[in-house]
Amino acid sequence: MRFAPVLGLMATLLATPAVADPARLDARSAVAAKAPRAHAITWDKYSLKVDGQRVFSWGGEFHPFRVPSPDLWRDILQKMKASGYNTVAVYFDWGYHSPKQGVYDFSGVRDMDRMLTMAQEEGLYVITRAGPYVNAELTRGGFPGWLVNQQARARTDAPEYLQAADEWLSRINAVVARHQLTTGQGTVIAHQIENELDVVGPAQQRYMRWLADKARADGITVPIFHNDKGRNGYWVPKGSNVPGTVEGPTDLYAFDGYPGGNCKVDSTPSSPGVAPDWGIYGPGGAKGGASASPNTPGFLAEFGGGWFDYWGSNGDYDCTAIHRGVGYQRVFYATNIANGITLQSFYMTYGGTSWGWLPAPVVFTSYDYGSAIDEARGLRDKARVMKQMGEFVAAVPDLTRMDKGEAVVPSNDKVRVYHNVNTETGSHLYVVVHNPSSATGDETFTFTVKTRDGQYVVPSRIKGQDSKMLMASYDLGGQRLVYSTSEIQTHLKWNDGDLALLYGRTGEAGETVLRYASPPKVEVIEGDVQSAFDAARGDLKLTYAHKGLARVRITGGGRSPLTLLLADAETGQTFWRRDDVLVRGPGLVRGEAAKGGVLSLTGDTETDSPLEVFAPKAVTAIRWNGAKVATKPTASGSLLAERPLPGPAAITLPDLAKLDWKTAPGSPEADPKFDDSAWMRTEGRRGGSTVRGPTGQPTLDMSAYGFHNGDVWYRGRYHGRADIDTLTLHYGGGGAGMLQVWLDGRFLGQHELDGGLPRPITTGVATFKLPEDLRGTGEHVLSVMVRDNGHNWDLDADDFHKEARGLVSASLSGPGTYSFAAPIAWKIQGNKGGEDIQDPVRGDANNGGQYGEREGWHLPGFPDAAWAKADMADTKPYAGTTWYRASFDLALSKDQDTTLGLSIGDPALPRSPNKRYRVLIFVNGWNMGQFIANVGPQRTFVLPSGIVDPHGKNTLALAVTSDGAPGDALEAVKLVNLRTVRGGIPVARVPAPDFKP
Ligand code: IPT
Repeated sequence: MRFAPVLGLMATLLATPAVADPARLDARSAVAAKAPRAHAITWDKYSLKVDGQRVFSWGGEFHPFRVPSPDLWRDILQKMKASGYNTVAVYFDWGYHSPKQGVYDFSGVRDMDRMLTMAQEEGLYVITRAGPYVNAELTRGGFPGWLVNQQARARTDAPEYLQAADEWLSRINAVVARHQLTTGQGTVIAHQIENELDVVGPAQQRYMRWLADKARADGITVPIFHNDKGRNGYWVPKGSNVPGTVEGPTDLYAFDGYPGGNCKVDSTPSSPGVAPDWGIYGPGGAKGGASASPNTPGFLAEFGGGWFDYWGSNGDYDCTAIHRGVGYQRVFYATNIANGITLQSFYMTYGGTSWGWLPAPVVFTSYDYGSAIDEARGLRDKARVMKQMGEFVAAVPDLTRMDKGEAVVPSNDKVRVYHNVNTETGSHLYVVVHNPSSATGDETFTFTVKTRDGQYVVPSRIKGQDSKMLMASYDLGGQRLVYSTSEIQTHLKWNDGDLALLYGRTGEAGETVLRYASPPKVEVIEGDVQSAFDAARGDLKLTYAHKGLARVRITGGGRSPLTLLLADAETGQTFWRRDDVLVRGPGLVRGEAAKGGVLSLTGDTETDSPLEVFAPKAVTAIRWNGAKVATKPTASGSLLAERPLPGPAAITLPDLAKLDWKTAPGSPEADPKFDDSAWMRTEGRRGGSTVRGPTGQPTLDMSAYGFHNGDVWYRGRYHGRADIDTLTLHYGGGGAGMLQVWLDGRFLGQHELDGGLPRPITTGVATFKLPEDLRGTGEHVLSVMVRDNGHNWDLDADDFHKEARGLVSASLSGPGTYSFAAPIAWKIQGNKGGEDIQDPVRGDANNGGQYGEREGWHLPGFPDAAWAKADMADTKPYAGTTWYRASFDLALSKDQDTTLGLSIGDPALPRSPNKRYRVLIFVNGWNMGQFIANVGPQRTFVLPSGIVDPHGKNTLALAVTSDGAPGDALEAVKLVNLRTVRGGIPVARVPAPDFKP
């Protein structure tokens, strides 16, 4: 392991049975707590260094706030670690912690200390990204609801804004400061102070200075950076001296990029893009990427690991997982490696769920992102390729200090070979891609490898969207790899010698040349491998085809023994490199611990799986998830399980249609007699919205009244006049938001916003004709429900997040009266308590202002006995919102990990175009998403374990909002098994309050 010492220590500490035993965990933290040791983080143009040792940060983005079940954070971190990442990058969402100015919560699902401690325990470095602004497809880009009421422009040094940001930073910086590698208390290695601030005037200059000073004052001692949106050369550290750059109070310069294109509108992959040179092979200059800051390492704070998906698409995540899939990773990420970019973080690596009211208008509930780990916590093929790439990066420290080598001209001009040299170790890296790298043909070629070991003409091949990262003149442990046309997956010290795993594409020829003083003994244990020794050069040349797994043992020749595993790519992916062991077979290896000759492994099996362990000789017995495994020694010195590890057993789930469902109408506000005496009058407020109603009308913007998420109701009274026949409502509803209107209890209709990309329509004007019989003089009552599907982000730092939500203005008019405005006296009601949220455990994002939410109908334990029995086979459409409730018990096996989903309607179709209804899905009181039947594309909603209780009673509550037209009623609801493996880690039910009268 080439981790910094503290991580080396952690790796050792990690060598305990995963997390099955919390006592052990405590012991681990205790050990860590006893010995906090400060570490120096420095850098040069090549890489970060920890205590002088170079580090390649191979990272993935993960958002704890998108998984409201803290035990699952560990599951994801373990999967990242196992998949070859050594760093996790996290955004923190200010709004997630602050429902009201001055009020902050860092407990339960908001416990970021816990998350950072877990990352340390799992042996991952952390890059913290604390906002204040993060974007992240979050409502308001992570700003809290209350901030939109500020008149001051956000992300400047306006005192009102700074004062607010100060509140947040004082708290989140303190959390980060407790987990820094520099103090030895954690593994945070770098800290981001703003995100993509591409307005760079004096007010922003002062703001950035203030953010950096604040971080330092709050005890943050790791390097500070900003994430530049694309490559503008903004906020580079002082002394960069590149014309056109903007200096900032940063230590490192970082930028992001999402090259490679996206899926087509019909959700099929478009052709591959060309991988850009954003480092040493780039054009240079301020906009060249890493070259904007020549004294700091190439740092991609975000590089596309997928892409987000929008309301009304055809469901892109599966497509994204292909388009930005394994080929994309190999080409684009390898190109970054060739470019010497030694900090790379892939956004997202686990996307998760924008549950409740977290999503910005540009996304729906699922934030799967097509990333390496899917929303149901399964490893995609992408993760297995990341493992191969990440294990390579971890095993070959030479990659942290690469310069451009002599240009290499391959024999085929349809191929490009990047050639880098580590002038300290003398090794060479050749990164082979198509020319251009978007090409996908089948090219065979040769190129010349010229190193201190001699000159060789090397045959290779590149086929499909792919790259190869080949090492030459490389000191592989005690061996000298002259060159290989196979890629290194990993190598480790093993007993008295080395163990190396190399791989190539199935069926392709491979050759590996090793240097010896005298002819070594070559023993082919398995597979078809030819060897020849060239005594003049001392070269042992192995030739073979990559197929399954070949094993060779080489002894003598003046070197320590080498066990060489030559795999095809897929076989290589069945290996897991743990600290000092190599394991083959299971779907996931989470942890290992050796004690008295017994190696205890933990992990998951997706199916019956072999288990083979290459462990130090001292290990004579193996346990898997606590159970003894009968093994036999193999000729290659490993231990092989005599029988496969069992895969998961089938599970059965309750048929939701058969439950005892109850139903109740949920829009009593529509009734003219509804008692709104406790509601607030819309008067005396001034919001911060960038969109305002006409002068003379009261501020209607829901935010001005402290209602920041979800649904909001308005009731307006006016005196009618025969010539008033039209109601016009200007409103803000976010992506695919909507509004429903009643006059004197009669449903006038609804208006829906278009959620599509590139920019969803987030505000709209809805016009309703008043029914003739309701135009009389006398008092009339309007009831309006606005669904706010998220506030805008502030991508361009122009206060776009402040655009009004709820009503903006209302007018009553008639022919010839133009916009004659009959005064309407409005009252407003959003989520119960407004900023004084009623459920701090589930939090601000959980609830809007539906009547049922205000009354606790979504909560477990709500007494629904008096509700009507619902016929789920024949649900009826009602204008407004109708609630359905049911409970079910689960008793799934504790030895397995199941991710459950809730699906509505036919999952094969992205939407039901003719069914105009939407559903808020509450599971045990948690708002786990919104289904919009006529918009789509999401019909299946992930229910994270801990929210859903796999071993207990669960309550479902569905709030169905419809226009009441025939057919616009709830479709069949099903519980589905999205993924089951044997293994997993213990996941506690997230404690949250039940209904209290
Ligand atoms: C970049 C943001 O930094 C990040 O928060 C997220 O929004 C991501 O994109 C897209 O998912 S913004 C950049 C693509 C303009």
